[in-house]
Amino acid sequence: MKPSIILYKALPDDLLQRLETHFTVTRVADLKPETVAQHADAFASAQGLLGSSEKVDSELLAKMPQLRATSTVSVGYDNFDVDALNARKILLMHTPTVLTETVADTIMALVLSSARRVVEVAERVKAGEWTSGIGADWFGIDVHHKTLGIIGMGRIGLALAQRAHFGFGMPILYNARRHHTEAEERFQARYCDLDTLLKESDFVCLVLPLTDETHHLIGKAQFEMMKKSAIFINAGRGPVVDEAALIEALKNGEIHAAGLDVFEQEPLPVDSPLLSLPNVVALPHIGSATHETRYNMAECAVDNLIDALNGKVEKNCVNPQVAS
Ligand code: 8YV
Repeated sequence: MKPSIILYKALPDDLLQRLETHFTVTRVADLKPETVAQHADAFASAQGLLGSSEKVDSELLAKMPQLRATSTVSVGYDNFDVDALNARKILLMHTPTVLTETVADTIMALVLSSARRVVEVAERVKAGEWTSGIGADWFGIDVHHKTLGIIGMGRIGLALAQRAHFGFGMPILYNARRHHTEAEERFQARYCDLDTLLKESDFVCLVLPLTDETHHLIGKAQFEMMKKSAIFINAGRGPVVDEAALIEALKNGEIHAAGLDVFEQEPLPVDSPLLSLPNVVALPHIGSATHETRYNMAECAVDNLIDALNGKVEKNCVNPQVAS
């Protein structure tokens, strides 16, 4: 008999078929308590769980006594209670490599659109304002050869450093838990403490996961350290930044502009002050959202679940130590 799993994300047809050759699949829209209650038997017998973004906590796990593996269609897993999974020896699989290059592209898009005011200026053209040429009020600031500060030198930080170094001739500063030889040797990235990075960078790019240590790492004091001309980019997780402090910094001219793909609350509330600031480019958490990469992430998550439920945890497993 095939093991049962719960699928809480839409998948391309071929990947759904692949999943169905290995498992009996129950598809649900989300993991809300009412959904779980409605499919109580399926949750009670499921050995696997596949989807993204929803909270997987001890309350949900209590409804899934047979669960052996979870697979998220994302690199980030801050929505999972990893301690609770570990206590039950449930594997957590994620998709760390397939989205790296695409997210780095998105970060460069945020850097360029914030500095050159691409969105704002394009809107002015559409509004018919380009009637008799443009003046200095349409100008942006240069990106090439400016100093890029990268907070978090993981896979995405490295792909960003590559683009900035070879494509834009940008000197790179970085802060991370440890020195990164590849970043230093290939892209001449210079390791520095966080304060130095904030003070010396023209672009401050945050590519950190959300953990207890990174929550509100960047707040009022950090924005005050940045150059008044600095552009702040966040493509990691929203709560790494104290968003109220960011809004104040943007309003008070502590920093020049921000390019944001992630927010403390998502979707971003329509009354967020960020939406009325002209010096903000706000994207709807689309770092990895290309057809190719989202397919590759979904495929990776499907294969990860098949592997995990067959005891294969050599790659893409957050907690291989719980494998029996
Ligand atoms: C996904 C992400 O957009 O992988 C991540 O951690 O933030 C994004 O790539 C998101 O998790 C939805 O799948």
